[in-house]
Amino acid sequence: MNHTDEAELLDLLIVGAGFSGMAMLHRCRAMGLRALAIEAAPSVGGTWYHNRYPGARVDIQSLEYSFSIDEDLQQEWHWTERYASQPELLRYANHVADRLDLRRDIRLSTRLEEAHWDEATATWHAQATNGSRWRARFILMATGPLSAPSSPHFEGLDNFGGRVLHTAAWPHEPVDFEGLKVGVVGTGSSGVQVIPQLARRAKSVTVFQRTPAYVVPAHNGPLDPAWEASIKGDYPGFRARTRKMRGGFGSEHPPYMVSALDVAPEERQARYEERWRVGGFAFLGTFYDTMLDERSNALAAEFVRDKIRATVRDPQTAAALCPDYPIGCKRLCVDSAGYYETYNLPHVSLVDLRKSPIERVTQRGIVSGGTEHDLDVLVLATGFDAMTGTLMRLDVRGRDGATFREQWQHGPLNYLGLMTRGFPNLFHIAGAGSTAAFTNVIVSIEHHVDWIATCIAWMRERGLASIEPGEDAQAAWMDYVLQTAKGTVMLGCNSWYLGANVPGKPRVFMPLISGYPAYAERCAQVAARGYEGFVLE
Ligand code: N01
Repeated sequence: MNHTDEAELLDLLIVGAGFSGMAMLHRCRAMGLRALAIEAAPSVGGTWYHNRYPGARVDIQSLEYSFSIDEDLQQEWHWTERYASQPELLRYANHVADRLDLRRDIRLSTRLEEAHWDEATATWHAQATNGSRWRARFILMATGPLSAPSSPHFEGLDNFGGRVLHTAAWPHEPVDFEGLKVGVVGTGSSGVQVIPQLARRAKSVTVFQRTPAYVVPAHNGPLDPAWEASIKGDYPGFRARTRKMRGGFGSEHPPYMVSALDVAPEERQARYEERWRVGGFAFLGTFYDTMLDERSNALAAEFVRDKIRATVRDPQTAAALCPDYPIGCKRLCVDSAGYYETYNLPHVSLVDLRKSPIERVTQRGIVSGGTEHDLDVLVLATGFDAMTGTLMRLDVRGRDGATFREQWQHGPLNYLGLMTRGFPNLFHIAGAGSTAAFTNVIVSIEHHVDWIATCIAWMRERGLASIEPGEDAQAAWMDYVLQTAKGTVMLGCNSWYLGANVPGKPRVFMPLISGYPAYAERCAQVAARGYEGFVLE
């Protein structure tokens, strides 16, 4: 290799410039580390760059779903709504990049082609598809837990004469649905958000539903200036309170520490109603055991089914929209646009795929239950190959050529959700094995960034070259993740947490449901004990 051809040497290569990648880059600067973030998209923003379907917005309140890493940044930024929309979130991501002067160390439109661990030099050798090359002591896969869209392989899909759109890879130019017959497959968070918006423009909307969602109101609206002022008056205090919550949000409405089974029916109903008026995930905290006890959970589920039946006028449609699995087992959907009311519109219809499965796609539309539904556009709101899909598709090779495709074939092995054995000096962020999926993800991102940065600094001080999980520690962590889930209602349905939405994916509960504070404490203990459970060389 001649000198001019030599790959640039970094302390840390960050793959992805969404919120995780940008937070890590900012922290590296403060530590004097030489770090670079590469991003496949032509923009920062990650999920908020790609998921630009009409109606896309965050389901955690904006004042919480934002960085606390810079006091000026959090004071200056003004959110217009209680739950920010995708365009505003993307503007925020760009503002963060500018405000923290991150762009000079971000390479956009630069897709990682391969990353290989070099044992001799204890560095990662990485190359992008544009030919750029780097060597890095550490690598951070800030690639996002929900970044590999999943599309079903319906027979005949290629023959469909109309347009096929996926919510997670939405076109950048506006799509005009005026006068069109639109079909939507999928009723998770993406489907629930896009369906009411499509119904405003399209001639008809036919929703193909395999499993109904539990949908709670957001009560979204313009941000209350008085509330904003009160939070900004003590933003650090507000952040500290949110970090004490299991989900890293919702400190104003903590769960009631009483069981739904221990109160009289009238009181129970009154408390559910009160939380329904608050909106969002607060509903799951009406009683402390909603997610822990099936009987308590069933009471909350029935309350929501009553709301569905009271809203949707056609009894058959209402019945099809009523879920029959534990509430919260699949991620709760938070609605800002009148999801259930949409089914009262004369041009919106629901096809229950449990009774009439999709047989095939034709040139004209979808055939289900023997009926051909005539469509101009097919919107796939079918979700993601979550938590593992992106890494398993990448050419990342660790010690002795280990790949995620092979190491994770039975589920995403990891320790603390932060590293995987066989991949020294490679960190994960907001992925499997951590509580990120059940939290305000920004809180998790900031936690992971802090833990990783502290670890790198600790290793630097001691002149250590590599870190990776020990075999026993990793096995014990995987068992802990599973046992923790067993104490909840989370194994009682088919969710992306279990990989159940992707045919052939192993059924393994991937995220940790211990609650953020317990997880953060565990991570801190491991660090305080000299990175207990890790092998350091
Ligand atoms: O994906 P999903 P998503 N035939 O997997 C159906 C975050 N997010 O993009 O349930 C027919 O939840 C599938 O049916 P089933 C959030 O964390 C947040 O909506 O598998 N249907 C389901 O109805 C969320 O949880 C927001 O039976 C098929 C749907 O497609 C996560 O991303 C907004 C099918 C997929 O639902 C994923 O949400 C958007 C098939 N072959 C996303 N295959 C916010 O609000 C799949 N489906 C912030």
